Amino acid sequence: VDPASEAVSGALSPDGRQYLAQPLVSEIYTADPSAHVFDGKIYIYASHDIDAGIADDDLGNQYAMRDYRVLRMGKIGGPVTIGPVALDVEDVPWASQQMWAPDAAYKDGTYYLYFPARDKTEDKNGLGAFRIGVATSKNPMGPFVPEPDYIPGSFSMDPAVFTDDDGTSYMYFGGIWGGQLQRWKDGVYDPNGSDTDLMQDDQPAIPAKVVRMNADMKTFAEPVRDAVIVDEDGNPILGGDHDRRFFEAAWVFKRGGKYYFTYSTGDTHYVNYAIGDTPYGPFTYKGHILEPVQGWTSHHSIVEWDGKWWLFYHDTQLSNQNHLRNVKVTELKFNEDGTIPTIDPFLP
Ligand code: FUB
Repeated sequence: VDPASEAVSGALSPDGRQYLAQPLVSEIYTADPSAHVFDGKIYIYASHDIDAGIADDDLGNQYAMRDYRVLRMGKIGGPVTIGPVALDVEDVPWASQQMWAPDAAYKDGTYYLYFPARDKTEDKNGLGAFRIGVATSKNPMGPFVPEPDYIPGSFSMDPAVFTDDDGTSYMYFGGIWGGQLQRWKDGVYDPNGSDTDLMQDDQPAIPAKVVRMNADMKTFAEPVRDAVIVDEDGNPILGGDHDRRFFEAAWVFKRGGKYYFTYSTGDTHYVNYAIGDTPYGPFTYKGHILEPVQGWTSHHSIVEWDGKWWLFYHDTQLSNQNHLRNVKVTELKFNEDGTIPTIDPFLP
């Protein structure tokens, strides 16, 4: 696969800016890249965007993805292999539609694919509730065999699984607006709840969720907890603080003994980070990792490979349509004190 065809490289954004990086693949649309190093290669578990002819709305109905394809690279900048269909919504008994941002993990010879999708219930909009499923394979490219039901106790979307040095894994998940996290405020789903947020700008923002996984990697070991982001004074970031509050796309990595909780701010289009001393947080807000990309959504992952750190992200360079995205990668640097210089997805 040509990682950046002649036609693509050198292209300018609609407002005349030069892109920092080029799409990793141009044969299919890919988004929400969750990158992992397995057995010396880089695997990207991504959404596989398609055009279902649905207009943009706040529920994200235009993101009508039906399956997953895994990308593999032997090295950054090398050729990229697009795997066959790794999991299709038709093969997931509990899911109705919208195979959104996935993640993956490896343990004891098995690869685990975690994915959100709407279940088969109906809310006030006639749409299912988002749940999180798990599927397994002996091959990192799949195909993956799904469990018959979603992970008990799971809800909302954008799962990201972080495994600590002691082998314990934690799932971070959730997203507001179309991701429905605001409908789970009291731990019970309200199918008539808000389609956006709770409109409580002076209250603590709706937090992402974190939960320790059982050794089977298929179930939660404890009740789901809040992953709270606080400011420099230890106060929770407020719901009205759209430049800093959590929206979706949680991703956690560990560096220098610290836990970096990274996430998207949705309607203000930043990828931010906050740092904590434990996998559960609280996480102290530090700043922007990525300025807004072309396109409404911003969703990323961060992985160490070959002695450097890499930011995988997406934009809409190939389509200039919000729901048809393409994944990219660029190096992520750290300052001496562990803070992260903000990346501009366009060249100066
Ligand atoms: O790809 C569908 C949704 O868009 C993801 O789940 C969100 O994180 C946003 O990228």
